[in-house]
Amino acid sequence: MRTLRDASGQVLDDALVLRFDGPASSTGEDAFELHCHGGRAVVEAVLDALGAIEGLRPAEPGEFTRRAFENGRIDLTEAEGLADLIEAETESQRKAALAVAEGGLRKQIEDWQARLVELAARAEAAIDYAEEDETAVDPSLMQAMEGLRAELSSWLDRPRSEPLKDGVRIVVAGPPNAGKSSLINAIAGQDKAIVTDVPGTTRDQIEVPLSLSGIPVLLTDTAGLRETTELVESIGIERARCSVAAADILLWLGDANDLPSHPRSVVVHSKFDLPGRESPPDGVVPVSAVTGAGIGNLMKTMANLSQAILPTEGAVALNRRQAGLVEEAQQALADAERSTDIVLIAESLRLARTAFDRLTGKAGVEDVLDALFGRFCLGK
Ligand SMILES: Nc1nc2c(ncn2[C@@H]2O[C@H](COP(=O)(O)OP(=O)(O)O)[C@@H](O)[C@H]2O)c(=O)[nH]1
Ligand SMILES: [Mg+2]
Repeated sequence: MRTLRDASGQVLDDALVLRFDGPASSTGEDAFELHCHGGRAVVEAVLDALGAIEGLRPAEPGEFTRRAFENGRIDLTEAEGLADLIEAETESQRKAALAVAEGGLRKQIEDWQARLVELAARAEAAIDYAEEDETAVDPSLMQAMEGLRAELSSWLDRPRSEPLKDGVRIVVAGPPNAGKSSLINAIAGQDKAIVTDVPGTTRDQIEVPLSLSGIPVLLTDTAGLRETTELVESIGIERARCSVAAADILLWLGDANDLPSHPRSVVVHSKFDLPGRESPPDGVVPVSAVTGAGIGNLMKTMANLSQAILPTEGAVALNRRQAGLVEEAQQALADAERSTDIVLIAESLRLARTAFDRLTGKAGVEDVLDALFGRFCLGK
C-alpha cells in the first residue's frame, strides 16, 4: 500500500502498487500496476499526474499484447488466440480461443519446426557428401518428410476456427417463389424477410444470426435463381450465386436435379401442406412454413451438419491465415518428396521452415500485426 501524490505533493489516493520485474513480466519489460479506488475522479487525477511525467503516454489499443509478442513472451498464434478470447461470446468460442491463447498451437508448431530443422540439417549434410553423379536420397529422410507432410495434411482436414467464430453460414437458395423467405421466417420464428407471392421479391440478401441448439449459425436468404433482365434483381441473383459458393451448408428449395454442386447440401421439399406436394421424393426433407410441419426436423439436420464442420469443443483449430501457411509448408514438403535432387530438397525444406516462421510471427508479418493488434481494446 502506498500513498499516491502528484508532482506538487498533493495526495491523490491510497493505492496498492504491484511491481513486475522484466523479463518475467507479461510484456517482458519492467512494469507496475496501480490498483486505485475506483471512482472516476480518483482514476482521472492519477492518470493526469502520470500524464504530466515526461515520457509517459497512454498505451495504444493492443499495445501490451504487441509488446509481449515483440519481446518473445508469446508468439503470433497466442496473440491471435487472445484476440479471439476477448471477443468470445459463447462458451465454445471461449474454450477454443483459450486453447490457442494458452499455446496449444505454438507447441505443435515448435514440434514441427524442430523436426524440420533436423531434416534440413540432414539434407544440407548430404549435399556436402553428394557425388557428381546422382546418388539416391537417403530413404529414411524421405520417410520422415512423408510422415511430417501427412501430419500437416491431417491438420488441414480438421474443422477451421471461422465457423465457430463467425457462425456456420447456412444459405437458403432455390428458384423464385419456392418459399425460401417463408422458411427462414419459420425457422427464425419472426418476420425477418419480406414474403410475397410476386416472384423476385427478395433482391438483397438477408442474414439472420441464430443459435441452433447452442451452435452459432448465420442463416442467409437469397434472391431466387432465374434468368432476368431486370438490373437490381440480376445483381441480387449474382450475389445469391456467390453466397451459394461460399456457404458452409446449402438448403436447396428446388428440384433435386437442379441442385448446384456443393459439398454439404440438403434438398428441402417446401410447401408440403399444399395439394399435389404431399408426397415428397426420397432423400428430401419435407417442410411447411405455413403449418410448421418438418421445421423441427430440418433444424435438427442443420445442427448435425453444422456440428461436423465445427472444431471439437476446446480443440485447437486453425484459422484461415494459419491454415494457409500450414498448406504452404505441406506443399513445400510435397515438392521435396517429388524431387530426387538433394539441393532442391534442401531448398524446399527451407521454404517449409519460412512458412512456420510466418505462422508464429518470427518473420514477414508486419501487415498481419497491424490488423491483429488493431482488434484489441485499450489497456490490453
Ligand atoms: N401453402 C404454403 N405456402 C407457402 C409456404 N411457404 C411459402 N408459401 C407461399 O409461397 C409464396 C412465396 O413465398 P416466399 O417465401 O416469398 O418465396 P421465395 O421467393 O422463395 O422467398 C408466398 O405466397 C408464400 O406465402 C408453405 O409452406 N405453404
Ligand atoms: Mg424471398
